[in-house]
Amino acid sequence: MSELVTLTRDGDIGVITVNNPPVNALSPGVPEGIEAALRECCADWSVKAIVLIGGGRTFIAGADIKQFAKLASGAKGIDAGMRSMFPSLEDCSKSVIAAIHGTALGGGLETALCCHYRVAVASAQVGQPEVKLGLIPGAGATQRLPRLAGLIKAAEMCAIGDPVSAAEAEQAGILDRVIEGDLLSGAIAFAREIVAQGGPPRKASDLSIPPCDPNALAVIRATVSKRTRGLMAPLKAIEAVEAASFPFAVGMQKEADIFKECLLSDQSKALIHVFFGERAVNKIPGIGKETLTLPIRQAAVVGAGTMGGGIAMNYANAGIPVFLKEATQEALDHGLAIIRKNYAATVQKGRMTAVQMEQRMGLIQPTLTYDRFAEADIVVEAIFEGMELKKQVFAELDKVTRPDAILASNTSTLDIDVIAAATSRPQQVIGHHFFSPANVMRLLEIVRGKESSPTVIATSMALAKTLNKVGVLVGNCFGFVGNRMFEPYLRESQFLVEEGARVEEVDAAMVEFGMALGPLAVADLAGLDVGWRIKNGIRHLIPQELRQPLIADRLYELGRYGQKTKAGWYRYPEGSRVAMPDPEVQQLVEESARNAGIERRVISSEEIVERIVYALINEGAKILSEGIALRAVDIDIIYIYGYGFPAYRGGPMWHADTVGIKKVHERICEFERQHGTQWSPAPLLTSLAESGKNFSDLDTEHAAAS
Ligand code: 3H9
Repeated sequence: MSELVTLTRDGDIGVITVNNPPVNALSPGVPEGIEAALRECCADWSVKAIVLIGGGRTFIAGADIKQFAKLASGAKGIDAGMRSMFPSLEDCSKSVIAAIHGTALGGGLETALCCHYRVAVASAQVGQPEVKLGLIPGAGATQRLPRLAGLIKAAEMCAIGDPVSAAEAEQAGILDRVIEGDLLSGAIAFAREIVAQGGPPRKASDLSIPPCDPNALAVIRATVSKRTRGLMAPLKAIEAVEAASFPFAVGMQKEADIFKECLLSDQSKALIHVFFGERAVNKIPGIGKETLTLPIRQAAVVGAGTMGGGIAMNYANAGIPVFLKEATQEALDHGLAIIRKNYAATVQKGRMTAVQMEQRMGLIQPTLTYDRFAEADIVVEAIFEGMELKKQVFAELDKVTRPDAILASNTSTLDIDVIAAATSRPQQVIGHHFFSPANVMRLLEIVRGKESSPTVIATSMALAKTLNKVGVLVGNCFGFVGNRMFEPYLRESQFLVEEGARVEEVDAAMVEFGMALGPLAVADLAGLDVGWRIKNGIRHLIPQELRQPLIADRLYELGRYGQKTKAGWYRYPEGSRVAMPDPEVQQLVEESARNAGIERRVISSEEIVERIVYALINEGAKILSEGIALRAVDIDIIYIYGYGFPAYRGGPMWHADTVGIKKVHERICEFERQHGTQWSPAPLLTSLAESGKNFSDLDTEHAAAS
């Protein structure tokens, strides 16, 4: 036995406790420890039954995900302990009862399924989230869950990956009892009841599968393939669950084969990168547990437009009261009406009750004045994107708020230091760049000004979690990380259209690549007027010799602002958001290209994807070398959570590693020869290509140095 696993006794019941903080993952040593404890219990005649429980905050949260990368790269034997533990548990001659609190996930739930009984506290959750890592369960869940909960429930759990509550798990037959009060005492009492009943331990693998509607699996398959477009694991998980209709050993072999196939896939490697990336972004050099964070009990938002309203909803959703200020009653009423409409839609979908909606509306305190702003711990400015106006608002906020209040700007492009200089407390000023719709999108770019204090940064990072956002700290430059990279991304999309690809072909190629929406459809959604205004602000900075897109400005001049005017790159029929290709735009494109002497040709979807994605990567490499992003993975997380980049490709920088830096670099050099200096390769990319390193290596070096 190891320190990771302890064995104690409560009279005739052996208690095996796993102590592998923070989440009791099945890291090397844990399965071996459990098996050793089982052997000891079996050898001791005085032990009549065994309870398996997690120490600390949770039961076992799964296999140790860090080991998968090693396994996938061919390391042999590191899962031998786990492989041997699962059958040892199920074949144990004495009944084993899993006692669950916190979360029993993945290999954690599979451990529990190998136990003969399962009990849990009411707050516990159980699930098979492997699909979120591009995997399927690999230790029998696809075979044991159907025998306990039926094929349909098992398919749902394994293919969708969301956890279920203890009550739902009990109802489904996965749990035998929900324990009131102390878990360990309840589990020991349960174990004694089992001993009193006599009989051999009950194995899930011996149970037969309850009958089910033969069409139901097809329905789940259709739903899953729609919901998880491009992902391989969810459908594979259903295939494995279906194999539970065969004898247990046959089904187990099928599961093992599929698990291996998924483990070796690029998708799984990318999704595991994203799992650790989401957590890595919280690690900021110079900011640690010891850094002071400020309590946020009252917030304020200036501007009740689309962004301001969405930001206020975030605070209300987190239970934080928020003043919402507008300049006129009309604008305030309009903003509040939209918030109410958004909440009402959530109520209609059954995701919120009417009472909850009223509670949240009650937390949003509309105002036309700064009268109560001295109560605010944070103010988020969400007005029109214009520097002069923002400076004016910050100068006012400086006067009406407490000196310790944080002043955040939701600017998506502007210089946070210039904004901060309008106040007497630049150390309290920071960018909080939310993404539209702000109540839905998970990303929060936290823009550090040159004087933003560690406390303000640490508070912002903690606040992001409270608001259920993924906060990523970025440096200050035009457009920060996300929008700065979006510029070349959109630029190439437009050049491709000028050179011969149709608008809908460009978007279709990118959707096929996995983007949530094509770049030109995104431009229509965001508003071509917004894009025009942003570009107009920096037009004087763009070198004359650099090729500029021709069409977006023309569309703007024609009043085609995108979805909001029912016409942009596409046209939108009245009352619909469905983008329809527009022959007028095609004509405009052909005319503009002809006038500019651009030779049009047929462009393959492969070239479309390369041009657009490599433009993103090249700018990302520049951003990284300038220190605007701390790590390559920070860029990946920004693009996945803010711009709909497919998580199963791991983000743009991980995608570059997957394709191969050398190849990406070569293509960028070729594009430079064909299309000019906007394609000059980032020096960092060139040096990586020459040294044979990749972005992941840089992140590893960064982690080792900090
Ligand atoms: C699996 O089990 C395959 C099987 O079928 C068996 C095959 C043979 N491994 O999220 P947090 C780390 S696949 C390694 O911030 P929370 C995490 O990186 C696995 N490390 O806490 C972080 O480290 P750091 C199926 C793990 O309270 C720290 O723990 N299981 C693992 O917000 C705290 O994590 C899953 O997919 C792990 N399994 O949430 C569950 N889990 O502090 C994945 C966490 O250095 N885990 N870490 O950044 C989760 O969903 C959440 O972590 C959990 C806790 C809900 C458990």
